[in-house]
Amino acid sequence: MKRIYLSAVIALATLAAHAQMGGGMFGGMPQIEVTFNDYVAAPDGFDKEQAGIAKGTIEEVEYKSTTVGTTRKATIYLPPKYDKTKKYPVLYLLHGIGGDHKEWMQGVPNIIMDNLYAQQKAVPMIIVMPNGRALPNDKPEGNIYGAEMVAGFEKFERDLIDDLIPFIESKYSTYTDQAHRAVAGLSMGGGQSLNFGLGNLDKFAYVGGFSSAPNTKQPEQLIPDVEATKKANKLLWMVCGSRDGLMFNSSRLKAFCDKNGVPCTLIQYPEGQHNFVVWKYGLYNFAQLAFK
Ligand code: FER
Repeated sequence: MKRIYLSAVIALATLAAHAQMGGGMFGGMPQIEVTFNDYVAAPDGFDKEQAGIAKGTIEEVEYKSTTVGTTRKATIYLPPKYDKTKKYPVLYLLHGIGGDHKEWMQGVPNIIMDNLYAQQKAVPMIIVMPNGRALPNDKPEGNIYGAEMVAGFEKFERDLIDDLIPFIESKYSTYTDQAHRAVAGLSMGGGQSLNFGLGNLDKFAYVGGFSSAPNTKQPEQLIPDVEATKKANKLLWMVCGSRDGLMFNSSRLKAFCDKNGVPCTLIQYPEGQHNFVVWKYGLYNFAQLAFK
Protein backbone atom coordinates (compact mmCIF):
# COMPACT_ATOMS: atom_id res chain seq x y z
CA MET A 1 0.00 0.00 0.00
CA LYS A 2 1.32 3.39 -0.91
CA ARG A 3 -0.09 6.61 0.39
CA ILE A 4 0.46 9.63 -1.78
CA TYR A 5 -0.79 13.18 -2.00
CA LEU A 6 -1.68 14.51 -5.40
CA SER A 7 -1.61 18.26 -5.48
CA ALA A 8 -2.50 20.60 -8.30
CA VAL A 9 -4.49 23.70 -8.98
CA ILE A 10 -8.21 22.92 -9.05
CA ALA A 11 -9.09 26.07 -10.97
CA LEU A 12 -6.93 25.01 -13.87
CA ALA A 13 -8.02 21.39 -13.87
CA THR A 14 -10.77 21.67 -16.48
CA LEU A 15 -8.70 23.79 -18.83
CA ALA A 16 -5.62 21.69 -18.41
CA ALA A 17 -7.55 18.46 -18.85
CA HIS A 18 -8.09 19.42 -22.45
CA ALA A 19 -4.50 20.26 -23.13
CA GLN A 20 -2.00 17.58 -23.94
CA MET A 21 0.84 17.97 -21.48
CA GLY A 22 4.39 16.66 -21.53
CA GLY A 23 4.80 13.05 -22.60
CA GLY A 24 1.37 12.92 -24.19
CA MET A 25 -0.30 13.21 -20.79
CA PHE A 26 -3.37 15.17 -19.83
CA GLY A 27 -2.87 17.72 -17.06
CA GLY A 28 -5.09 18.66 -14.14
CA MET A 29 -5.48 16.92 -10.83
CA PRO A 30 -7.70 18.28 -8.10
CA GLN A 31 -6.25 17.69 -4.64
CA ILE A 32 -7.07 14.29 -3.29
CA GLU A 33 -5.53 11.85 -0.89
CA VAL A 34 -5.72 8.24 -1.92
CA THR A 35 -4.32 4.84 -1.01
CA PHE A 36 -3.31 2.77 -4.01
CA ASN A 37 -3.32 -0.99 -4.16
CA ASP A 38 -0.04 -2.78 -4.70
CA TYR A 39 1.35 -2.86 -8.21
CA VAL A 40 2.54 -6.28 -9.30
CA ALA A 41 4.18 -6.33 -12.72
CA ALA A 42 2.73 -8.61 -15.39
CA PRO A 43 5.14 -11.45 -16.25
CA ASP A 44 7.41 -11.03 -19.25
CA GLY A 45 5.76 -12.30 -22.38
CA PHE A 46 2.16 -11.90 -21.17
CA ASP A 47 1.45 -9.97 -24.38
CA LYS A 48 3.67 -11.98 -26.73
CA GLU A 49 2.32 -14.64 -29.04
CA GLN A 50 3.32 -18.15 -27.98
CA ALA A 51 3.69 -21.12 -30.26
CA GLY A 52 2.03 -24.38 -29.39
CA ILE A 53 -0.91 -23.10 -27.33
CA ALA A 54 -4.60 -23.09 -28.21
CA LYS A 55 -5.72 -19.85 -29.86
CA GLY A 56 -8.99 -17.98 -29.73
CA THR A 57 -10.47 -16.29 -32.77
CA ILE A 58 -11.25 -12.71 -33.72
CA GLU A 59 -14.24 -11.85 -35.87
CA GLU A 60 -16.21 -8.77 -36.81
CA VAL A 61 -19.99 -8.61 -36.49
CA GLU A 62 -22.67 -6.10 -37.44
CA TYR A 63 -25.82 -5.44 -35.47
CA LYS A 64 -28.86 -3.23 -35.94
CA SER A 65 -28.99 -0.36 -33.50
CA THR A 66 -32.45 0.99 -32.69
CA THR A 67 -30.68 3.63 -30.57
CA VAL A 68 -28.67 5.10 -33.44
CA GLY A 69 -30.78 3.91 -36.39
CA THR A 70 -27.79 2.41 -38.16
CA THR A 71 -25.96 -0.89 -38.49
CA ARG A 72 -22.93 -0.91 -36.23
CA LYS A 73 -19.78 -2.99 -36.01
CA ALA A 74 -18.13 -4.80 -33.14
CA THR A 75 -14.99 -6.91 -32.84
CA ILE A 76 -15.43 -10.24 -31.07
CA TYR A 77 -12.88 -12.50 -29.40
CA LEU A 78 -14.01 -16.08 -28.92
CA PRO A 79 -11.88 -18.09 -26.49
CA PRO A 80 -9.86 -21.15 -27.60
CA LYS A 81 -12.11 -24.13 -28.41
CA TYR A 82 -15.28 -22.02 -28.24
CA ASP A 83 -18.04 -24.60 -27.92
CA LYS A 84 -21.66 -23.81 -28.71
CA THR A 85 -22.84 -26.49 -26.31
CA LYS A 86 -21.34 -24.51 -23.42
CA LYS A 87 -22.32 -21.09 -22.09
CA TYR A 88 -19.86 -18.23 -21.71
CA PRO A 89 -19.79 -15.00 -19.73
CA VAL A 90 -19.18 -11.82 -21.71
CA LEU A 91 -16.78 -8.93 -21.19
CA TYR A 92 -17.70 -5.73 -23.01
CA LEU A 93 -14.38 -3.97 -23.62
CA LEU A 94 -14.60 -0.30 -24.57
CA HIS A 95 -12.19 1.94 -26.49
CA GLY A 96 -10.96 5.52 -26.09
CA ILE A 97 -11.85 8.89 -27.60
CA GLY A 98 -9.72 8.43 -30.72
CA GLY A 99 -10.69 4.84 -31.35
CA ASP A 100 -13.40 2.59 -32.67
CA HIS A 101 -14.26 -1.12 -32.52
CA LYS A 102 -10.76 -1.95 -33.77
CA GLU A 103 -8.74 0.12 -31.30
CA TRP A 104 -8.40 -2.57 -28.65
CA MET A 105 -6.60 -4.81 -31.17
CA GLN A 106 -3.56 -2.57 -30.58
CA GLY A 107 -3.56 -4.12 -27.13
CA VAL A 108 -3.50 -7.67 -28.51
CA PRO A 109 -6.39 -8.87 -26.31
CA ASN A 110 -6.44 -12.20 -28.17
CA ILE A 111 -2.79 -12.87 -27.31
CA ILE A 112 -3.20 -11.78 -23.69
CA MET A 113 -6.26 -14.01 -23.28
CA ASP A 114 -4.79 -17.00 -25.15
CA ASN A 115 -1.77 -16.83 -22.83
CA LEU A 116 -3.97 -16.61 -19.73
CA TYR A 117 -5.97 -19.64 -20.88
CA ALA A 118 -2.79 -21.62 -21.55
CA GLN A 119 -2.07 -21.18 -17.83
CA GLN A 120 -5.69 -21.59 -16.74
CA LYS A 121 -5.64 -18.15 -15.19
CA ALA A 122 -8.98 -16.85 -16.48
CA VAL A 123 -12.55 -18.06 -16.89
CA PRO A 124 -13.30 -18.69 -20.59
CA MET A 125 -15.18 -15.63 -21.78
CA ILE A 126 -16.30 -13.90 -24.94
CA ILE A 127 -14.91 -10.40 -25.36
CA VAL A 128 -16.99 -7.88 -27.27
CA MET A 129 -15.25 -4.72 -28.47
CA PRO A 130 -17.91 -2.38 -29.77
CA ASN A 131 -17.83 1.12 -31.22
CA GLY A 132 -18.58 3.29 -28.18
CA ARG A 133 -19.62 6.35 -30.14
CA ALA A 134 -23.39 6.05 -30.61
CA LEU A 135 -23.67 8.46 -33.55
CA PRO A 136 -24.68 8.01 -37.21
CA ASN A 137 -21.07 8.80 -38.13
CA ASP A 138 -19.28 6.80 -35.48
CA LYS A 139 -15.79 7.31 -36.86
CA PRO A 140 -13.21 9.26 -34.85
CA GLU A 141 -13.22 12.12 -37.34
CA GLY A 142 -13.18 15.89 -36.95
CA ASN A 143 -13.10 17.36 -33.45
CA ILE A 144 -13.02 14.14 -31.47
CA TYR A 145 -13.10 16.12 -28.18
CA GLY A 146 -16.17 18.11 -29.29
CA ALA A 147 -19.40 18.11 -27.27
CA GLU A 148 -21.33 16.17 -29.91
CA MET A 149 -18.74 13.41 -30.06
CA VAL A 150 -18.54 13.19 -26.29
CA ALA A 151 -22.37 13.02 -26.15
CA GLY A 152 -22.16 10.01 -28.47
CA PHE A 153 -20.10 8.22 -25.82
CA GLU A 154 -22.82 8.95 -23.26
CA LYS A 155 -25.58 7.77 -25.58
CA PHE A 156 -23.78 4.46 -26.07
CA GLU A 157 -25.25 3.30 -22.75
CA ARG A 158 -28.58 2.72 -24.53
CA ASP A 159 -27.04 1.14 -27.64
CA LEU A 160 -25.07 -1.24 -25.41
CA ILE A 161 -27.96 -2.27 -23.21
CA ASP A 162 -30.86 -2.16 -25.65
CA ASP A 163 -29.20 -3.26 -28.89
CA LEU A 164 -25.76 -4.81 -28.55
CA ILE A 165 -26.22 -7.04 -25.50
CA PRO A 166 -29.43 -8.65 -26.85
CA PHE A 167 -27.68 -9.19 -30.21
CA ILE A 168 -24.64 -10.81 -28.61
CA GLU A 169 -26.77 -13.00 -26.36
CA SER A 170 -28.81 -14.22 -29.33
CA LYS A 171 -25.86 -14.83 -31.67
CA TYR A 172 -23.45 -16.50 -29.23
CA SER A 173 -23.77 -19.12 -26.56
CA THR A 174 -23.71 -16.85 -23.53
CA TYR A 175 -25.11 -16.59 -20.06
CA THR A 176 -27.64 -13.79 -19.94
CA ASP A 177 -27.58 -12.68 -16.32
CA GLN A 178 -25.84 -9.90 -14.40
CA ALA A 179 -23.37 -12.29 -12.75
CA HIS A 180 -21.98 -13.20 -16.17
CA ARG A 181 -21.52 -9.71 -17.62
CA ALA A 182 -18.49 -7.47 -17.23
CA VAL A 183 -17.73 -4.05 -18.64
CA ALA A 184 -14.28 -2.50 -18.77
CA GLY A 185 -12.54 0.00 -20.94
CA LEU A 186 -9.73 2.43 -21.56
CA SER A 187 -9.94 6.19 -21.07
CA MET A 188 -13.34 7.34 -22.48
CA GLY A 189 -14.24 3.66 -22.41
CA GLY A 190 -13.09 3.49 -18.80
CA GLY A 191 -15.39 6.38 -17.94
CA GLN A 192 -18.20 4.65 -19.82
CA SER A 193 -17.53 1.39 -17.99
CA LEU A 194 -17.70 3.04 -14.58
CA ASN A 195 -20.78 5.07 -15.55
CA PHE A 196 -22.68 2.23 -17.21
CA GLY A 197 -21.43 -0.58 -14.99
CA LEU A 198 -22.14 1.11 -11.68
CA GLY A 199 -25.21 2.83 -13.13
CA ASN A 200 -26.77 -0.49 -14.14
CA LEU A 201 -26.10 -2.75 -11.18
CA ASP A 202 -28.72 -5.18 -12.42
CA LYS A 203 -26.84 -5.64 -15.70
CA PHE A 204 -23.12 -5.79 -14.79
CA ALA A 205 -21.38 -7.46 -11.86
CA TYR A 206 -17.75 -6.74 -12.88
CA VAL A 207 -16.56 -3.24 -13.71
CA GLY A 208 -13.14 -2.03 -14.80
CA GLY A 209 -11.77 1.43 -15.61
CA PHE A 210 -8.32 1.82 -17.15
CA SER A 211 -7.03 5.44 -17.21
CA SER A 212 -10.62 6.63 -17.04
CA ALA A 213 -11.32 9.97 -18.72
CA PRO A 214 -13.22 13.10 -17.58
CA ASN A 215 -16.49 11.58 -18.81
CA THR A 216 -16.36 9.57 -15.54
CA LYS A 217 -19.23 10.74 -13.32
CA GLN A 218 -18.66 12.01 -9.80
CA PRO A 219 -18.43 9.26 -7.15
CA GLU A 220 -21.71 10.35 -5.54
CA GLN A 221 -23.45 9.87 -8.90
CA LEU A 222 -21.74 6.55 -9.58
CA ILE A 223 -22.54 5.20 -6.12
CA PRO A 224 -25.69 6.96 -4.88
CA ASP A 225 -26.59 3.97 -2.70
CA VAL A 226 -23.56 2.41 -1.05
CA GLU A 227 -25.38 -0.67 0.17
CA ALA A 228 -26.92 -1.39 -3.24
CA THR A 229 -23.50 -1.19 -4.90
CA LYS A 230 -21.88 -3.37 -2.27
CA LYS A 231 -24.58 -5.98 -2.75
CA ALA A 232 -24.65 -6.12 -6.56
CA ASN A 233 -21.12 -5.28 -7.68
CA LYS A 234 -18.60 -8.13 -7.51
CA LEU A 235 -15.55 -6.28 -8.82
CA LEU A 236 -14.64 -2.63 -9.14
CA TRP A 237 -11.11 -2.52 -10.50
CA MET A 238 -9.09 0.42 -11.82
CA VAL A 239 -5.60 1.21 -13.02
CA CYS A 240 -4.01 4.48 -14.12
CA GLY A 241 -0.48 5.53 -14.95
CA SER A 242 1.41 7.65 -12.42
CA ARG A 243 2.27 10.04 -15.26
CA ASP A 244 -1.28 10.26 -16.59
CA GLY A 245 -2.96 13.59 -15.80
CA LEU A 246 -6.35 11.85 -15.81
CA MET A 247 -5.62 10.02 -12.54
CA PHE A 248 -8.08 12.22 -10.62
CA ASN A 249 -11.06 10.48 -12.27
CA SER A 250 -9.94 7.20 -10.73
CA SER A 251 -8.50 8.48 -7.45
CA ARG A 252 -11.60 10.41 -6.41
CA LEU A 253 -13.70 7.26 -6.88
CA LYS A 254 -11.16 5.17 -4.98
CA ALA A 255 -11.15 7.71 -2.12
CA PHE A 256 -14.97 7.66 -2.00
CA CYS A 257 -15.06 3.87 -1.98
CA ASP A 258 -12.47 3.62 0.80
CA LYS A 259 -14.38 6.19 2.87
CA ASN A 260 -17.67 4.35 2.39
CA GLY A 261 -16.49 0.76 2.68
CA VAL A 262 -17.07 -0.17 -0.96
CA PRO A 263 -14.51 -2.76 -2.14
CA CYS A 264 -12.47 -1.12 -4.89
CA THR A 265 -9.01 -1.51 -6.36
CA LEU A 266 -6.91 1.26 -7.89
CA ILE A 267 -3.41 0.45 -9.05
CA GLN A 268 -1.00 3.22 -9.98
CA TYR A 269 1.09 1.92 -12.86
CA PRO A 270 4.66 3.12 -12.15
CA GLU A 271 5.74 5.76 -14.64
CA GLY A 272 2.66 4.77 -16.63
CA GLN A 273 1.38 7.11 -19.30
CA HIS A 274 -1.89 7.27 -21.20
CA ASN A 275 -1.22 4.34 -23.46
CA PHE A 276 -1.53 0.62 -24.18
CA VAL A 277 1.22 -0.35 -21.76
CA VAL A 278 -1.24 0.47 -18.97
CA TRP A 279 -4.32 -0.79 -20.83
CA LYS A 280 -2.80 -4.19 -21.63
CA TYR A 281 -1.87 -4.51 -17.97
CA GLY A 282 -5.46 -3.59 -17.14
CA LEU A 283 -6.93 -6.30 -19.32
CA TYR A 284 -4.38 -8.87 -18.11
CA ASN A 285 -5.41 -8.30 -14.50
CA PHE A 286 -9.11 -7.59 -14.90
CA ALA A 287 -9.63 -10.73 -17.00
CA GLN A 288 -8.17 -12.88 -14.24
CA LEU A 289 -10.54 -11.44 -11.64
CA ALA A 290 -13.77 -11.36 -13.64
CA PHE A 291 -16.40 -14.08 -13.27
CA LYS A 292 -14.74 -15.64 -10.23
C1 FER B 1 -10.50 15.05 -21.79
C2 FER B 1 -9.27 14.44 -21.81
C3 FER B 1 -9.16 13.13 -22.31
C4 FER B 1 -11.63 14.37 -22.26
C5 FER B 1 -11.50 13.08 -22.77
C6 FER B 1 -10.26 12.46 -22.80
C7 FER B 1 -13.94 14.43 -22.68
C8 FER B 1 -10.20 11.11 -23.36
C9 FER B 1 -9.05 10.49 -23.69
C10 FER B 1 -9.06 9.14 -24.29
O1 FER B 1 -10.12 8.53 -24.48
O2 FER B 1 -7.97 8.66 -24.59
O3 FER B 1 -10.66 16.29 -21.30
O4 FER B 1 -12.82 15.03 -22.19
